[in-house]
Amino acid sequence: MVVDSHEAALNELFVAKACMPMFTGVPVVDLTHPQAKRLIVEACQNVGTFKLVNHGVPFELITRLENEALNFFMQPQSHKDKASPPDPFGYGNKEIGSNGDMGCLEYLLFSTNPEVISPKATLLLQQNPQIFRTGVEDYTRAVKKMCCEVLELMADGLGIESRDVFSRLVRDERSDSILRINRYPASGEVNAEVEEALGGGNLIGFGEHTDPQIISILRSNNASGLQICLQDGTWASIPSDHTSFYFIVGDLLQVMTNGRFKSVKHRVLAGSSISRLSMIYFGGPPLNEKIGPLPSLVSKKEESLYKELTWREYKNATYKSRLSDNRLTLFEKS
Ligand code: GA4
Repeated sequence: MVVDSHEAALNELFVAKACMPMFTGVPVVDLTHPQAKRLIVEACQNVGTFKLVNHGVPFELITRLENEALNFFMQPQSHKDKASPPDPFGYGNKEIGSNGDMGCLEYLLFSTNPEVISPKATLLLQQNPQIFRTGVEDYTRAVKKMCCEVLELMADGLGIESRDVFSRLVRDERSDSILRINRYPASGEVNAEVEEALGGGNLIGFGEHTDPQIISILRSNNASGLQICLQDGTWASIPSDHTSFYFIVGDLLQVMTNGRFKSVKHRVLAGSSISRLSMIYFGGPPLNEKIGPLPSLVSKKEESLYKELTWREYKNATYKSRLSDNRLTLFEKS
C-alpha cells in the first residue's frame, strides 16, 4: 500500500488509546493563602505546573473573550481564512508553526504588545470590530496583572532579593508576550475518514512540546484534553476546570532558575465529548533581554548549567525547530 504524505501526516496525529484516569497530582494554589509562595515554588520544582484558584480575574472577562472567540470560530471557513496564515499572528488551521507540524485544531494568535503587533493581527481586529479588540485587551491586562503577582511570589519564595526579577520582564512595555486561543473539535465533529483511521487511537490536538517563554497561563472550558509528561515519561491527563488557571513553567524560567523549575512537556488530545476551547497567555521578555541563570540561584558549590542567550536568539532558533524538539539544549554549555 502506498502511504502518501497526507496519510503519513494523519497517522502522526494518533496515539494509542488507553483508559487514563485523571491525574490528581497537580498542586492547587490559592493565591490568597499565606503559604502560596512556598506552594508555588514546590509545584514548579516538582511538577512544572500548578492550578491557581482565587486568582482575582473576573469571570466575566474570561467568558466574554471565550464567547467572542467562539463567534469567530463559528464563521464560514472562507471568512476565517482571510485572517491566515498565522505568521506570526492571525488564524491557523491544523498547521502549527512553519516546519510541518500538524494538529487537530484551529486557533488564533495575537501579540499582546501593541508595539510589535503585526499588520495581519491589526487587520484581524479591524475586520471583527466588536469581536476581540476590547475582549483581548481586557483579558490580557487582567491575566498579565495576575501573572506578575505570581512571578513576584515565585521570586520571594526562592529567596531572591529583588521580587521583580521575573515580573519586570513581562511587565516591560516591550515584553514579547502572546495570547493564543485554540479550538479543538469534539469527537462528533471529526470527519468520518479521520474517525475510521482513528480506530482505537487518540487524536492529537497539539503535539508534545515545552513552551519557550517564561510562563504560560492556560484557561480552558470544561472539555478534557490537556496532558503533562511525568518524570517517569508517562502521560497524565489533567482535569479541566473552567474557573481556574493552570500555570506552566516555560524554558526561560527553567534556565533562569538554573534548572530548579521544570519546563514541563505537555500536549493536548482532541476529540473530547465537547469541543475544547483554551486561551493561553505566554509571558515572554523583551527580545533583546539576555537570559541566563540568576547569579543568586547559582550557589558556590553548584555550577551554572546554562549559558546566556538573548530571547531573540532563543526565539529565532525555536521557530526554526519542530514542535517536539528539545530546544533547551541550545542553552546548555558545550
Ligand atoms: C509552542 C508554544 C506557543 O504555542 C507558541 C508555539 C509556536 C507556534 O505555534 O507558532 C511554535 C511552538 C510554540 C514551539 C516550536 C515552533 C514555534 C510552533 C513550532 C513548531 C506560539 C510558541 O511560542 O512556541
